[in-house]
Amino acid sequence: MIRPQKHNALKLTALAIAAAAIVAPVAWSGSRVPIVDKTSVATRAASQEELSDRFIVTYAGNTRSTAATRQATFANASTALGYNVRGARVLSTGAQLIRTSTKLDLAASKQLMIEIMKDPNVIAVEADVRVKRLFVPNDTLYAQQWHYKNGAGGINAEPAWDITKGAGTVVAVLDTGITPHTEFAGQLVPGYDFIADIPTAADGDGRDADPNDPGDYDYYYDSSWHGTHVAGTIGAKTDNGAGTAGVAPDAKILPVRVLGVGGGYTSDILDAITWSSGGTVAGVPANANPAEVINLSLGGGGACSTAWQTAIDAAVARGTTIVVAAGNSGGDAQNLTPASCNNVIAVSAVGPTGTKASYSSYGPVVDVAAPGGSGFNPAADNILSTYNLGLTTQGAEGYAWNAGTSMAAPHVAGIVALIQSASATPKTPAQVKKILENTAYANGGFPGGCSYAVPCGTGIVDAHAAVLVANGTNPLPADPPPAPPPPPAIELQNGVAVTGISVASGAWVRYQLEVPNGASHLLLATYGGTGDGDMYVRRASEPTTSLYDCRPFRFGNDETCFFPAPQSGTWYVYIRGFSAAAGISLYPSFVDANYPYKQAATAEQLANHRTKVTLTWQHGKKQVDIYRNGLIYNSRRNAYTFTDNFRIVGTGTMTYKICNQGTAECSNDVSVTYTSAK
Ligand SMILES: [Ca+2]
Ligand SMILES: [Ca+2]
Ligand SMILES: [Ca+2]
Repeated sequence: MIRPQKHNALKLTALAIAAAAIVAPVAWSGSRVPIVDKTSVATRAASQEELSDRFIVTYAGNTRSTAATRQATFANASTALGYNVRGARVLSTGAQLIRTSTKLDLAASKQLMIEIMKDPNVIAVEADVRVKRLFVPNDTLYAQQWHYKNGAGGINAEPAWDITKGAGTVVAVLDTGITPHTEFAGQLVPGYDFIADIPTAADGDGRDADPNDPGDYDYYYDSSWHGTHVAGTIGAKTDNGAGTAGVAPDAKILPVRVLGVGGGYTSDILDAITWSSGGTVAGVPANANPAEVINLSLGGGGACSTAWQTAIDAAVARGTTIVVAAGNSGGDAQNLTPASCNNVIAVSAVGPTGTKASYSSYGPVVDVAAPGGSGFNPAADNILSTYNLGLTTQGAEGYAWNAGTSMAAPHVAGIVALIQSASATPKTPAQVKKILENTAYANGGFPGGCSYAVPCGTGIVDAHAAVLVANGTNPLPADPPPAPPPPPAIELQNGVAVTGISVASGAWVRYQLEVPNGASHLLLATYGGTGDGDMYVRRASEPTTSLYDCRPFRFGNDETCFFPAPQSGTWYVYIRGFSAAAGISLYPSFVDANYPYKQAATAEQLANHRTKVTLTWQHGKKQVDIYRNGLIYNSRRNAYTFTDNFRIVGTGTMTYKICNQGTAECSNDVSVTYTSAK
């Protein structure tokens, strides 16, 4: 039987939601981008640990306080607190600046405030905190880059940039290559073109040292300039008074071309992973700038293969962190590569409200979420970055909104550069992942629309929190709590259909069926309803998407599994939503030879070396034989229970089975251990 193929794994493709279909217009030229006001300068409260010897006292509007009454208050406070409190100047607002002879921590400040507030004319006392300007880039389009800010869906980059902008790190972008852009001036280190296949490369030759993106248009699609967009998110020239900003503006981008017309081949991508991380690729000159982090905003169908995992593990062993897009399937990323590979950081996408984007893949393989855009209009709800305005071949440089997990991953790759730049010694990829995961959870928890049932990572990455852990300012936050155990499978009865089953995309609904000895013609059938549920059947162990005794994998819900001579025991019948499905019926049936089954035994130790064993079972014919240690021990009317009493000194095992009388139609063995040592 040929299984229907639900995936096409021939070529891996870039993971941007097709901009033309979803986000219009695709690209705006620099002059056509709406002009926006510059952002105001943000302020920051003093950290809790900051000591202060300056306070501002605010008095009520119609205050009766005079210089003399104020001075009396300060003198009283000095006496009460044991240090000098004196009035300094009066501010333009009428408030009074005061100084203390010693610097006060938070608790001591509170004591001071209590003393000063004893003057009924005082309405507020606050520390005169030193306000620092946050780094706010002056790039003209920066105000539209919500994805870098501290809103619901942003990465909180501004305070991180006050600590580091990624200097000293290299971020490899394995993508469609790069286009000339003023935003890349001084931002790049020499990359490479790994596309060996000439029709895919579309630059007239195979591998060479030129990662220039000539365009990946074909009959159906305009050029995507995908690599240009991704690279701009990581490291567009920032604070240059023009265009957009990047997450790690002082990091260097290593542009590596692996995707061309119709995508790219795994063989090229794996070589590029090796080379970018400082490994050797035959026929390619060594990479002088091994990357701290590789961004892979690409993917294809199928679970991670050995070839992929081997290349990734080797790069990780060289200290390179690998960030990958979770995928735009809207379903489980488990069947996508490289999202399902081990040793990567898989990134789902959220929109500006901090809620999982509908297109974003999810699932247990996803580690963190990052802004990837809503995938819908208005365009400004998506990710603004560098672009080329040519429809086929390269045109003028510009900027465009794109959506996708392709756009989410480079936010994380940029933060990895910030982490490594802020860290005194390089963090291992495992440490980097832990910092990202735990700070994301500590700074907001699961994104909207995500849960243990619909996992999309621990939270939205927080650049500032990650950097503060990386440079040792803050300890690593606690791990997110573990997932609660799934509810037990629901017991099926022979010949009784279950109806109205619904299952979310990527989720499981779990049933189990006890099949007795002697049963034959086991049939499990699902039918009816809407959507595409898939049945996974496995005896004795829970099925997974890769381990099962039967998985019809049909489109829709009409699926059957048939076993003419099934082994006895527990059969697990799970239904998984390939896409969301509802109204499914499940019918289990087998021909039951009526052997005893569901046998169980418990031992109770009594005084005097006596042991009482209680044997129970279900099913079976009117008369049964009880076997003990292989011999008929008792023959009796079937009462579904039997009590055995014996007196044996010491420890041992007693094994029972129950058979229909005079036949070999038996339950399985059941053993019980006894201990009568006194
Ligand atoms: Ca080439
Ligand atoms: Ca810029
Ligand atoms: Ca199906």
